[in-house]
Amino acid sequence: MNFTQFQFNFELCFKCGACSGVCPVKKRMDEFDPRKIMHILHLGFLDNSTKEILWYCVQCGKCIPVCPMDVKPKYVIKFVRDSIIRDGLSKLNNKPTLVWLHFMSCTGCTEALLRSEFPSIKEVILDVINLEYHETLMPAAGEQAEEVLQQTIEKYKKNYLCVVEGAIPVKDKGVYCKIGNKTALELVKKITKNAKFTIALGTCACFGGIPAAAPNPTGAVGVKDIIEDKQKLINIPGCPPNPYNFLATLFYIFIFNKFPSLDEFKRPIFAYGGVIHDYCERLDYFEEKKFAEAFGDEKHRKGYCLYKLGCKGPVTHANCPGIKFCGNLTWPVSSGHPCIGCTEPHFWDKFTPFYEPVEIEKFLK
Ligand code: FSX
Ligand code: SF4
Ligand code: F3S
Repeated sequence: MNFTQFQFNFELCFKCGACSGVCPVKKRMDEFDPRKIMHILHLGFLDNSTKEILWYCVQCGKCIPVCPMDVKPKYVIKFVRDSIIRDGLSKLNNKPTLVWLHFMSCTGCTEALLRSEFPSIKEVILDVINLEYHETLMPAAGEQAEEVLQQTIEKYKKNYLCVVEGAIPVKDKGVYCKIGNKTALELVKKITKNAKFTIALGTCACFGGIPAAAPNPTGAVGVKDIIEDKQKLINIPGCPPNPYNFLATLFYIFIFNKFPSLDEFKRPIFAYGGVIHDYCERLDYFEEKKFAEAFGDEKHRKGYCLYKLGCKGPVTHANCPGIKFCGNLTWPVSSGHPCIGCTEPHFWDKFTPFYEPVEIEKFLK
């Protein structure tokens, strides 16, 4: 790997550990140590366990201002991780086949994915995966589309990947959502059963999301409540979910041939292991007790902490402040809106009213 052609002062790193001292990921898991990673990269010895650990960098950038040599560890790690992904994907023998089911939702999950920039959706569809069925994106419709689905699950039995977007209604035998005259309930049971593994994408597919908000008239649930083999399920929540967490999970599985470590809600720990608050660019204001009191007031315009406006960042597990949305450009708090906790199960019922400060102790164990 040749770092010299890039703009980092990588060679100047003298392992002072300033980056490790401020890294919020290191604070909760000792194995992720930016100083050690820099050391291993200097030695040029990149074994598989180091490669895997690189996924845990949330790209928050807290390491950048403290580095005396201007090494920018976050960009070094991103560069190495991107190279591992490109290299790993180029070595795949076959393009993995993917079947994408779409039920009760706003379609924000697909919309978010369509806006991913590294890699672009064009690259993913044309170069990485074999996307056989995706109701929103495929040109086929009606019987023709349903035939493709049937043929795919027969041809690639136990070898295709299934992505589910949207919640599944189970009340009254699931009549509230049908595709090709089959209920979402039947489809999820059948298609996840024959899949190699399944990713529930978005809070609706993971936990029922907005369709399951009280009083939940259709009995909406997430895939976890229907799928037979729960060991073959990964949840990537968010409303919408961050497309980079979805792609990073897929690529991790393709490259290391196993699931990443998951938390109690089956969310990849590399993305959902810490809380938003710990990576937030407004954390210093929180600690100095400098809060915006109303939308548009002087403190809001100065970029003060949004806790008093209802920010759920202290109790929400996700990496939004680091990886961001819209081509890694912005995320809710950066745009001046409090986090509403969209990656957490039942956030709609649990965290409303959204604009009231959250009782942090009530939600954190
Ligand atoms: Fe749900 Fe997807 Fe929220 Fe929407 O389709 S996770 S309503 S942003 O996007 O399922
Ligand atoms: Fe950021 Fe919200 Fe935490 Fe304030 S309360 S530091 S805005 S995550
Ligand atoms: Fe959702 Fe909060 Fe991120 S609202 S998108 S988890 S900042």
